[in-house]
Amino acid sequence: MKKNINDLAIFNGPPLFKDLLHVGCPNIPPRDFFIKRIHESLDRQWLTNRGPFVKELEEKMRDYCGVKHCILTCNGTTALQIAIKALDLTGEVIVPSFTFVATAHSVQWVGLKPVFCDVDPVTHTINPEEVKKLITPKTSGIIGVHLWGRPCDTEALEKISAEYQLKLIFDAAHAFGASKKNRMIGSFGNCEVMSFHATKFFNTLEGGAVTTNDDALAERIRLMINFGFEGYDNVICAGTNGKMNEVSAAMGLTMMDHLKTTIEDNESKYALYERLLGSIEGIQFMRYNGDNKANYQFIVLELDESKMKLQRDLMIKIFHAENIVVRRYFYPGCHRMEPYRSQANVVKNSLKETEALSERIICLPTGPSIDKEKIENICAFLKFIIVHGSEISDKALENIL
Ligand code: T4K
Repeated sequence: MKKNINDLAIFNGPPLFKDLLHVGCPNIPPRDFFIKRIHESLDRQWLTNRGPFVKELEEKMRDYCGVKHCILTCNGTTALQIAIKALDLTGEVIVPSFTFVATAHSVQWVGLKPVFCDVDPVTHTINPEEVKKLITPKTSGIIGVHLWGRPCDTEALEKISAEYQLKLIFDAAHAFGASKKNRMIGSFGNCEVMSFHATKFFNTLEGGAVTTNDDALAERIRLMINFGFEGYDNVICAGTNGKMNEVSAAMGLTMMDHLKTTIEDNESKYALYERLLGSIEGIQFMRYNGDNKANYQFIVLELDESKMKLQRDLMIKIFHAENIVVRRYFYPGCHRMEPYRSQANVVKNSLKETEALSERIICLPTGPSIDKEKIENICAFLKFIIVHGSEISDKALENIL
């Protein structure tokens, strides 16, 4: 551990870790089972187009999420685009700005206008009261994001969507394995969309899913992910190629075999972080609501720079120099990214909570590749730089001048 601020890697000391520790470092399941399945699929000579592994994984996920349909896709973004198309959304769609840009891009990409809504400062999810203020005759839908895997205020959003006859999609990219009051994420709204990208605790290399209880919608989505084909040569609607392949599904099945232990492992690392950082002045540790089950894949801190005498972005530089790749998700908010920054009418009301959050947050590494000793070192290092916050800031400033 560092004894003196001159030992910091930003001031040319040796880095704390030899190898990079990333937020989003993939969870690799026992590889023998994965490789065995790859061999099986090669031997079978069935590699994609709803092969046996995709079907098996769809069934397992459907049962796990307690939902009627699970349609696997090539990634979460395509799944969102297809869900928007399949629900016939038009005009304006209300989305949070405090999310990964794929949420907004999915709306924009299919030719509609994302209208950005502020989030609740405590839950970081779309604020239903703010949603109401943004509804116009052009609004056709709402996309709520279960950010960090913490469920949105589903009751309030479902009520608004019923009252104003709007379609409701949940971007559940972070929320596989989470539940709200004993109901698994997957069956809320008209449909929910998941991501199984390599950086998610449950990954299929690339991959995603749409889950829904609506039979007709599921049927439409199935057609749309396969060019609109019904049978061998009968195309009945416009579609795209949104299918998951068998190698991805083999990874998903292998992940599924270890899902319970992976979540338990995430939870124990989260508990360790909470114990070590949960009561430090200047750090607000993001907690999961006790009524809901979480997957604990994100460790999120809200920083109060004034109490730490250290700017968040300087802290990030310090961490990166030590080979700890922390992230300032979801900076700077979609509305401050292109093409939205240059568009009229995407921001109608204040996004002050989004702007404040995007300046305050850092995410720390966790997951199976980060062992407890590394977490202890990360936390001890964080405490060290907070204690020496003003000295470090002064020295960094001198170095820049
Ligand atoms: N909606 C929401 C709310 C989302 O968060 C996402 C995706 C989507 C929709 C869209 O779902 P997908 O179409 O992606 O299925 C990453 C992921 O690429 C993205 O999937 C994820 N959200 C987002 C939160 O994180 P970046 O831009 O941060 O990726 P990148 O390349 O910087 O990687 C993140 C970290 O992971 C790096 O520090 C390196 C590490 N990493 C990454 C990969 C791919 C590894 O160590 N190994 C790897 O193989 O977006």
